[in-house]
Amino acid sequence: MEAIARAHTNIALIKYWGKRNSQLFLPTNSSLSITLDHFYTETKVQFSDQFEKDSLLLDGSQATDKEIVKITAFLNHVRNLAGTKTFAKVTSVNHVPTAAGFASSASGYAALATAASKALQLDLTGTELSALARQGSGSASRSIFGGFVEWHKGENEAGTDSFATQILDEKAWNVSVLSVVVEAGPKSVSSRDGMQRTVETSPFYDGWLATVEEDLKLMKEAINDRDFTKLGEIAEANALKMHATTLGAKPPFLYWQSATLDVMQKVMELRQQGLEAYFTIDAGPNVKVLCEPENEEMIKEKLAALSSVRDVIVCHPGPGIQYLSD
Ligand code: 2P0
Repeated sequence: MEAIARAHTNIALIKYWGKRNSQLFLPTNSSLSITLDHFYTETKVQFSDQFEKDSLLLDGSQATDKEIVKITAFLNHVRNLAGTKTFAKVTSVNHVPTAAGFASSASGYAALATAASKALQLDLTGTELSALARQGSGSASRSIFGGFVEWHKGENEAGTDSFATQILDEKAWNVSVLSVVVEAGPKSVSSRDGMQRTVETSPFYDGWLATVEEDLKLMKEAINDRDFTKLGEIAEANALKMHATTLGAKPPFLYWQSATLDVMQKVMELRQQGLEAYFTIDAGPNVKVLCEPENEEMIKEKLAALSSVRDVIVCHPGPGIQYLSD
């Protein structure tokens, strides 16, 4: 009744931004990401009749009541699938450099879904695991698989067709993702609240919806053709459109800080000088820079030289979920 699993984080090239059903984590649009080799979560789940409630040890500390409520809600999905009411002890460690700004919810819920379902001897397929992980955090659906991954928004309202599939495995195309950690204060709006507020109040959200499926189609063509320029141009434009929707929300909000802009402008300047790089930004101030492996050292050096940059971590496409033993 116990299992250990590892799952890696991912960075979206076509963003997930908005839910059509918050309870089931059904998105308004399909999205596409690269799973990253350097950042991952390892989670052990033990079920036992001896436990009187669920518990969570996260990076060596007992979780808060709020975190336990979320974990219990998620474990209830797994328990329902297995037809049991047994409580679980969850021990989770994030291998993400401090303040790297990667949401650990993607790797966290992918690892939890994998370990919990294995511990209860549910023999789930990759797509079933993806649909399960989705119900912990949307982006976790993509972290089940390695390499280039698409999360299909799905059509039905039960959510059974809203899961991710792999487009290319991690060895098929080597693209560099530089995780640029900037000097920044804490963010004021969570991604969950931010996307909700945007869907409900931003007049620009319709513009997002009108073009995101076309962006996805072009991105899949770029991946199929191994066309880095096309990949970078679409990813950067898609990220800018996502962030533009937040400016129209009521009340408006912005995830960028001045250091974020420093990096964005540096990337554009490098491009003008003939050094090809593109940026993408999630619901926070840090920036991820896409480039080809032969340019990664040079671009890393240029970005690290900015006074507002604290660290640059070079990542590449990484693997999907793995089962581990003690
Ligand atoms: C993404 N983000 O596609 C987008 C881009 C942030 C910006 O997925 O509410 O933590 O748990 O489903 O997955 C972050 O949101 O949100 C995210 P929930 P999640 O990566």
